[in-house]
Amino acid sequence: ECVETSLNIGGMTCASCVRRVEKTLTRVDGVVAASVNLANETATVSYDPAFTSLEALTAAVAKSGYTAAPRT
Ligand code: 9UX
Repeated sequence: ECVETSLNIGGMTCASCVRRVEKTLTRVDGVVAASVNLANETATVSYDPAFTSLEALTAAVAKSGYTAAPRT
């Protein structure tokens, strides 16, 4: 069963950054969908907690050169 989470993403300055972060998140096993909003600096991610975790998502984003933190 999937859950949806919202992350604050830091370091994005252009539309290519948005696509990079979306690809990074989408490539994590267990992620079903990822949508990044540049203006809000947020990512909405649907994932299956049986296959991945919030920690894995934030680590993947950090590895790609941006910052990520769970929203509230
Ligand atoms: Mo272009 Mo966004 O280098 O960092 S991908 S500004």
